[in-house]
Order: sequence, then structure tokens, then C-alpha cells
Amino acid sequence: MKNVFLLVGTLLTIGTVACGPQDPLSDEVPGLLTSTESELSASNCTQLTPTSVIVSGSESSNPGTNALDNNLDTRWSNLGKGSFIDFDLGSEKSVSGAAIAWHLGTTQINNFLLQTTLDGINYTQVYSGRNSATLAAETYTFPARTARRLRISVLGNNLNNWASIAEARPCAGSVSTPPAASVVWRGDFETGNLTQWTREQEVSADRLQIVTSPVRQGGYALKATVKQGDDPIDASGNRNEMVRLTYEPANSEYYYRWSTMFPSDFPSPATWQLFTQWHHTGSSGSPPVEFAVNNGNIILYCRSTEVWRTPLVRGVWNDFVFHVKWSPSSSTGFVELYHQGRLVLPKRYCATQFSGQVNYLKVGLYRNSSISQTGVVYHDNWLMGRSLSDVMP
Ligand SMILES: [Ca+2]
Ligand SMILES: [Ca+2]
Repeated sequence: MKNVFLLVGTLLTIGTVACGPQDPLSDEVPGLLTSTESELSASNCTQLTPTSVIVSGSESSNPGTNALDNNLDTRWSNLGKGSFIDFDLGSEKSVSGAAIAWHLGTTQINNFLLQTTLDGINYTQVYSGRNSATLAAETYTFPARTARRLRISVLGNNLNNWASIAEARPCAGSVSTPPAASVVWRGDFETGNLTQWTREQEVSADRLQIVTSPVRQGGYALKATVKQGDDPIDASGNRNEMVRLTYEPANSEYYYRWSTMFPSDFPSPATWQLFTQWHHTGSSGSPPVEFAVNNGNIILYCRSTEVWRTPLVRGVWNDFVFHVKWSPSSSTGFVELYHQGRLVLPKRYCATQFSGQVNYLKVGLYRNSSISQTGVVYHDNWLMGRSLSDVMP
């Protein structure tokens, strides 16, 4: 698709009427300045039409509006490193780049910066680079951000200190939704590795693997494997687990989302196997909050008391949304659980911490050492937030 620079139909505000010296190169390459449609096109740019433009200065014959007149034969020019042209978007908009057709771009290779601002005072540099040797418009991109103005600052070129731009436009950005401020952590494995987590507890790297199938979300999930005898931390039971040091403070309240799949051959004898737990920072006693499989059921324990169970269904993703108030007090702390999109456990008060301790998250598989069959569990889409809307699909 061709994006031709659009003619600007509105009256533009120009910040200068200064008369500077003439660009010594402006007449050196006659014949190269004839506009063609292909030269006016800018790929990878959904052009925004500025409502006004200001410049740091300009030759009287080459004002800033010349960079917006849809004509490659006209240009904005100013002498001096740091000369800038600055476009007002009229309101705050998402921008992700600038398309620029440089005057004499085949011979003048410019060093330039792109900056954006919300308030017109504080500018953030979002790009720095050089143009290719071309008269055609080039698009220079950066991660989408919200801005009121886009500034192009020219720091000289390979031949002189003139800034000369035939046409330029800001490019619209489609802002990828950033995590809401209340999302405090993602552990969805979409980095393609384990780096979202604090550390691993595994006997070897084949026990906690990133896989591309099955996945519940995105392109990657975690495959946790436990074989009899796996004991990476010289403790009771067999395990391989991811650790996230969440350290939720007493009286804090969080929402968690994740999905777990037990494959069709997952063993579930009549003994405990934890797949998600909030472990206390102390070393003795059972973790305050545990999700387990035992004898064909998924069971949630709070301080070792069963508070919910459902039959284990293998080969499907179990989607959990878990709401916890962390407290060592059984009248203050609570758990609340959604499973497969339904509220299955309304607020249930229980002590979710030990007094004087905090908890941290462990995900993978941790089971009674008597189980001989290899166990595999898949985990994906972990997210920790402060509100239900953070974690609900
Ligand atoms: Ca022009
Ligand atoms: Ca994922």
C-alpha cells in the first residue's frame, strides 16, 4: 500500500522568519529534485497530519511549512547543528516513527534524532540514526508511545551543518497495550525462556523446559517433568519447580491467573502432588497455600485444610483465577477461586501466612517420593495483579 504524503490544507504556524545564508548545495544537483509518486511514498508509516509546525530557524525561502507541502522540490532548511523541526499533532496521539524525505538525500547523509514530548517542554529521545542515500521518504520507527509533539533534530551531515528536509510526517503508532499499572508481574514464558521467574529448582535443564506445544497463551509454556528421585534441594519429596519471590506483605491483597494442564498419562495415586504453592519463608511446616493433585482430584489447601476440590480432568487446560488476602490471621486472610471461568470458591477466610513470615510462589511439580511413574505438568499464562480486571481474560 502506498502512503503518499498528504497535502496540508490548514494554515500552518511558523516559528521563524529568519534570513539565513543560502544552502551552498541547493543548486548543485539539478534535476534530482523532481517529485515522483514513489519518492513521495513512505512505507511502514501511517501518516499523521500535524496541525502546526515550529522550527529552530530557517532560511527565509525555505520555511518549515515546506516540509508539509507534499512537494519534494520544496524544503525546510536551516544552518547549524541541532536545527530542529517540531510537529504539533493537535492532541495526544500514539506515534511510532517519522517518515522523512531528505533534501539532497542521495549525497547528504544526516545525523539526526527523533524526540517526542507530551508537554512541549520535556522531550524524550526515541530514535537516533542516519538516513540512507536516497531522495525517497524513509521511515524511522520506535516503540509506540503517546505524544503531543514530534521533533526532528539534525546534527549536521557528512558534508556540512545544514539541516534540509523536503517532506516529513509523524507516523501513527498502534500502541500495544502495556500492562496496566496494577499488573505487578507476568510469568507467561513469552520471553521464550525462564527469565521472568526468580530461579529454578531442578536436577537438570530438561526438567523445566520451555515448549511451544501445548500452550495456553502466546507461543510458549512451561513443561515440568519429575522423575522418581529428583531432589534438587536436598529436601523431602521429589520436585522440579520454578520460584518467584513474590514476598507478599501481610495484609496485602492480590489476584493471580494461570493455567495448568495434566497430560492424559499423568499419574495420580492416592498421595500428594503439588503443582502450585505459596511457600513460607521459614523452613519447617507445610506451605500455607497449596494446590495439589491427589487420587484423581485437584485440591486447594489453606493451612493444610482442604477448602476446595474438583475431579482431575487430564488433557485440558485448567484456568485458575485466585484472589488472596495475605495474613497470618484466620479472620483477616482469605482465598477466593475461579476455575474454568466460574467462581467455585467464594471468599473463604483462613490464615494464608505464618506469623512473622511472608510467602513466595513455587510452580512446577513437587510430589511424594513414593511415586515411581514420571510426571509431566504444563504451566502457562501466570500473571499477578491487584484487581480482578487485571487477571480476568
Ligand atoms: Ca516540501
Ligand atoms: Ca505463554
